[in-house]
Amino acid sequence: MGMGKNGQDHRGTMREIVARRGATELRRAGKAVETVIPDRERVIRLGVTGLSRAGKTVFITSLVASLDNPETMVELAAAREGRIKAANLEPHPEGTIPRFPFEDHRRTMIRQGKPAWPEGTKKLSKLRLSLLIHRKPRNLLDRDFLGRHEETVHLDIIDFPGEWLVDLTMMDKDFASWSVECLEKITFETLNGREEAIVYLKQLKRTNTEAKFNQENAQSLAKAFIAYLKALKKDGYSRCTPGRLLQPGDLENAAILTFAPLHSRDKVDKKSLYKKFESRFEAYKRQVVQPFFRNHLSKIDRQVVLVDVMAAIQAGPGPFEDQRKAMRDILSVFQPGRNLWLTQLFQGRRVEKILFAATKADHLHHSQHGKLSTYPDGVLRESVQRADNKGAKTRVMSIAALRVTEEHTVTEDNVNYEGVCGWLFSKDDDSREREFVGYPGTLPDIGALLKEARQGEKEWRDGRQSFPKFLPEPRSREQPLPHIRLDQALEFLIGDLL
Ligand SMILES: Nc1nc2c(ncn2[C@@H]2O[C@H](COP(=O)(O)OP(=O)(O)OP(=O)(O)O)[C@@H](O)[C@H]2O)c(=O)[nH]1
Ligand SMILES: [Mg+2]
Repeated sequence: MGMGKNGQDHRGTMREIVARRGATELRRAGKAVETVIPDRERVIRLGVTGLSRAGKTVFITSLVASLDNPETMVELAAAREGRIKAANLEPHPEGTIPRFPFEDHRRTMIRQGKPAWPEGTKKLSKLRLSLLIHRKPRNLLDRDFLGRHEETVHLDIIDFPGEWLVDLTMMDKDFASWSVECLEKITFETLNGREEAIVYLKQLKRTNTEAKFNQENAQSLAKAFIAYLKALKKDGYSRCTPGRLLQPGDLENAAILTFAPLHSRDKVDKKSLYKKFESRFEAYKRQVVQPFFRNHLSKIDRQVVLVDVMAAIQAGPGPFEDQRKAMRDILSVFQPGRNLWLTQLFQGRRVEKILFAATKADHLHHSQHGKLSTYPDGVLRESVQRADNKGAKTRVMSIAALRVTEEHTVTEDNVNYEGVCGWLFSKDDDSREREFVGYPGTLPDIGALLKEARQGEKEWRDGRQSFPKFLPEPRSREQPLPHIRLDQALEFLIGDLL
């Protein structure tokens, strides 16, 4: 269905009218900024969690831009009430970690000419967004009611390559059990005719893993294994460990990364290839995965879990089920109980609020959003329930951190078709010209998808689903970034602290 530029646009809704009102209030409120000195500070550590391409970097960029210019953040009470007096990006107190390149990402997403999405994240970065807040008195006896009511709220966030997150699922495995899991999948992929899986198994067959460690054999195996992991990832699979093989960060070519799954061997010489790989596996867990989790992921107060359900649906039942299992296993790490290393690490601390959000809702007309919001609940039901049982407040919603489409309705033969329009690269040439195209996306029923995926179907019974990759539009730095429910997401996550 083609929807032209002249189709009906539904954007001039109450939300926008309210947004404009909020803007005036904020500008008025902004005048008082210089005259007040904050007398209280507090830190909120917000964990932005999600697999590779889930939308973390775009979410963080849009969050910072939107708190800096909160015109469209009407569902965030502090913004609506004009109580956010200033938002400043500050160097993170841990000065050794690069600052999140907010300005670069924003420029990429809004620049004149050819705005684009940020590239996949390659390294860890941190940011501290300091908000000067005019806090509301809690009651008449609140001592702040008598005058002292400015507060600085530091919002600490880290951004990291999503590939690293799945490594958390390695922590409660040893080399033998991890290898069994990997080799089962590789064998399955061989039966499916995946070339890289066949090559890996051939390579493994040729190698005597009980013989003395030999650098050449080790590298050939690792190389074949990386090629296989890359192919899996390209097809939308999530459980590709070790994640640093795909996104090494500072560990490019490090020996600790040269290992691959092997058939179990009980009694082998200490100097064998098997033993070497086994000890590298353990070292990787100890020196890479555990510190990453301990230093950066475990200390969070609030968490948003981003899930790109549409990409998983597009990739097919296999990757869809794989994403579900990956998220289930990862989230179990954040809700410790069964695992000793984790229980010790958390020392009774817990995440207070968790938002499970289906991202990129702007691909769909708002009439589909209710359905999209049920996806995280369906896909992550066990995790949501576990979080609820542990006393965390949870919420499930669908959002778009950067809305790049407009809604349109096209009427044909007296039937209304509701969809969205946006910019896509032109299909028929390489010039990367953009076309404004319509897309009448609808979502299949989540229950049916979950069932088909669990049954191991190769294709969806109703056929392949695909979602276009809409592109951002140029805009000026002063223009607020459009979004869908980013304000509601923040109200849930941090509204009570502002
Ligand atoms: N339409 C739309 N697309 C989005 C939105 N957020 C993210 N995307 C798309 O999702 C892709 C991945 O987003 P990122 O924010 O880079 O994902 P990430 O989680 O940081 O990924 P890694 O850095 O690889 O871990 C982008 O390149 C966009 O194509 C959104 O709000 N709307
Ligand atoms: Mg990223």
